[in-house]
Amino acid sequence: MGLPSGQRAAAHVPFGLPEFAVRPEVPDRPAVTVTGLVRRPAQLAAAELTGLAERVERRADLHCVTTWSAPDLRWSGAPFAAVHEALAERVGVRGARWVAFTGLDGFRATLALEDALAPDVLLADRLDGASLDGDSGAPLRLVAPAHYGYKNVKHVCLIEYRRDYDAGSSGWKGHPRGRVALEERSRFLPGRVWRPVWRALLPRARAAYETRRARN
Ligand SMILES: Nc1nc2c(c(=O)[nH]1)N[C@H]1C(S)=C(S)[C@@H](COP(=O)(O)O)O[C@H]1N2
Ligand SMILES: [Mo]
Repeated sequence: MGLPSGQRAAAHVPFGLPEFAVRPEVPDRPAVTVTGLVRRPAQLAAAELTGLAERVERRADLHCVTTWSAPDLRWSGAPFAAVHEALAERVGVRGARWVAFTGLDGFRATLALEDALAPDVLLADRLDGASLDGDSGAPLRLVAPAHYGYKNVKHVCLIEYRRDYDAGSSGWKGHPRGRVALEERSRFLPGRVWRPVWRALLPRARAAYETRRARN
């Protein structure tokens, strides 16, 4: 299978916005808070959350908006749709159209609830046969392969049901849906206009991320 428009294969290495270039401290017993448009906000152990659904394994590519793609990663975890179904009853979700995920490093992204409930979206706790770690997104990582990397939040500690879209960490540069197949890189200008911009910026973005990370 070829890569989506504008993407090129690259090695899978930790990446993100330079301001989130930290290896966050992952608690021994990580918890996830579920809040927002719910009647009874709850806090669950990460393992309890994934335990709400049957474990599955899915192979998927990771597509960063800056045009690199890491092909064929093997994730294991709980389908978000099944977790949501179990949670919706327990916390009483009402009127939500969007769902925001926040990581231990403060990084945040919002997905349309409809997109988050797609069958290929996971709350993963394993990658390529190993538990996630401080590099790969422990304790839990949202895997939404049809959406750009900035929707695939690592180190998930907060799930917030919302009525409205919230741009989160990608800010104005992001797109509410961020669908790779439609090249929704940004809400402004078509995706193909962004390709050369991101390609030009990528080496510096990588360097900035790695330098900051080595320091943190
Ligand atoms: N918590 C958190 N999640 C994040 C990010 C981040 O900086 N912090 N960066 C996002 C971006 S832009 C991309 S491309 C992927 C990179 O995943 P990787 O570190 O496994 O390469 O993580 C996404 N999820
Ligand atoms: Mo990214």
